[in-house]
Amino acid sequence: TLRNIRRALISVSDKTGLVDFAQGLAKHGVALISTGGTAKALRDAGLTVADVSDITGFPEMMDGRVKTLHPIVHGGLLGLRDKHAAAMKEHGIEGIDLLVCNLYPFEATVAKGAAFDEVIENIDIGGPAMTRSAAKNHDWVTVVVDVEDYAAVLAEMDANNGATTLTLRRRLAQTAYARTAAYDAAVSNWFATQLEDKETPPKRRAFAGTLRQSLRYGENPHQQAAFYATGEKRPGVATAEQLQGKELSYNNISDTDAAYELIAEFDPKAHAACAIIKHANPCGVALADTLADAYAKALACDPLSAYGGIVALNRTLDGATAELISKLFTEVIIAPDVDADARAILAKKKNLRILVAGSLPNPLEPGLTFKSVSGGMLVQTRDIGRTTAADLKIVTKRKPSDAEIADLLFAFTVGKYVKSNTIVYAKDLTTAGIGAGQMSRVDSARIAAEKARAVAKAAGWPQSRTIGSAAASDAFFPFPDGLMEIAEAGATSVIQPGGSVHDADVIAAADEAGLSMVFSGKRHFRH
Ligand code: 93A
Repeated sequence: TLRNIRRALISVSDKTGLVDFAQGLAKHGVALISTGGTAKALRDAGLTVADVSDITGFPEMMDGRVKTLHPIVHGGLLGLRDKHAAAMKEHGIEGIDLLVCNLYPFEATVAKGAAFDEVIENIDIGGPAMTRSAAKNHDWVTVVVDVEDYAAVLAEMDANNGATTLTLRRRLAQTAYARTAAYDAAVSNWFATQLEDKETPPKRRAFAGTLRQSLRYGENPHQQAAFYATGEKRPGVATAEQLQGKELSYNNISDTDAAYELIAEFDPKAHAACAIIKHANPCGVALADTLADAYAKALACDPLSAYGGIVALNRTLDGATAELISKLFTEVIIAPDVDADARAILAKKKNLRILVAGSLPNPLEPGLTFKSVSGGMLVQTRDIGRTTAADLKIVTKRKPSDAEIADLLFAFTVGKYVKSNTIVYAKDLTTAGIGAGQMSRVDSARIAAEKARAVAKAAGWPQSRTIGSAAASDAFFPFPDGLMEIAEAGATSVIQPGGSVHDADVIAAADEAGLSMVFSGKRHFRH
């Protein structure tokens, strides 16, 4: 799969590193072909280069709008050297083995505030066409769109006597399509700002995805919104089948996603799991032997907040569980499947949205998450960090019991899906109190405990379920105050990442309060 590079077409607007790269190619005896400005830059540096116009027999015309859009060029890039050899010969088309192309600086032209006509002139047509041709034919052709890849190409040519490997060509082809996709998205997004109707609905914008649903509105009724599928084959809200109910709203989709990702953490063979989500945070999560018990336990954590919530389940929804869920106003249910009994029971609830996801997403599968910021976008890998009993470091005099360890790991896993700062109290594999989204960890610890007391009082329980619970903190305690709040709430064991400069003080406070504490070594911020 090594392919020699004998002829290269170079057409670049950004001429950074151009001369060095071309000199490297010339050393390997590569014949160079270029468009006007690029050819001039190369000749000025003393390199021998042929003009595209000499090869095509057509001059560059229409102010450069038509330079390389010719069968001699595209045939040379697209032709399969074996299968299409006869056609190439018949039409006098010689193979082009390397395309080096970067596009008219469309984004920079927009950024500098250029007038409409100048921006339009900076939409590159021939460059993306060549880039896409060369990338399609990567089996034979090497395509470079990024100055940063020049070195890798020369390194391979040096190592392989002027040839590149399929591995590199595939990687470069992927990079090439990423560039042309981003380029067209930039053009479309700029166009959107030029329309009379400035509030371009999201469904007309360009994204890396296909429109799955135009939403009635966004997070609030005065916002416009749409739902896109990225093509990722991950079981969840974007790929699920909706059995019944009203159209999903923006907030439904966002909350359902959080709910389903959370319960997927719990192996359905080991436990039935149920999570009830409100405003992207769980208000109750429980594991049990049956789904109905898991739902009842999750609901008991905070029945007030569960009203209008999203219910996620890790096993097939059955009749008994459906019966319980149908007693409370619920917005959405998502489960891997829904059996016939459950379907019949819930069919009466016309508005209730039921989603069948087919299976659970793999919480350990890497993937990306995106978040928009003004003028940009943050991309990171999914939080696939998982803590097991073997990862725990016991740091206190008192060691946690096996039951405490099970609750600690459960609470810490739930905490991964709670907005930071997070404190989760759990007992008997059921959340006892969830503190979410506070600017101070101490407040999260206190609010969760207060809520648990209120729930106990309303239910007529003898005491709050945080008494004797395991508490999880998504990040370390910077000082002992957060830990003391937890001790106050009656928790007997604590899990936290550790790693604060004041760890020693926090451990001393835990010892003094008679708590057992473990370090996970892993943080789970979620914003
Ligand atoms: O105006 S174009 O869309 N028409 C073309 O046929 C064409 N071929 C290459 N722009 C075209 N290019 C672009 O010209 C390349 O993508 C590159 O950005 C630029 C290089 O021009 P020069 O070599 O004259 O500086």
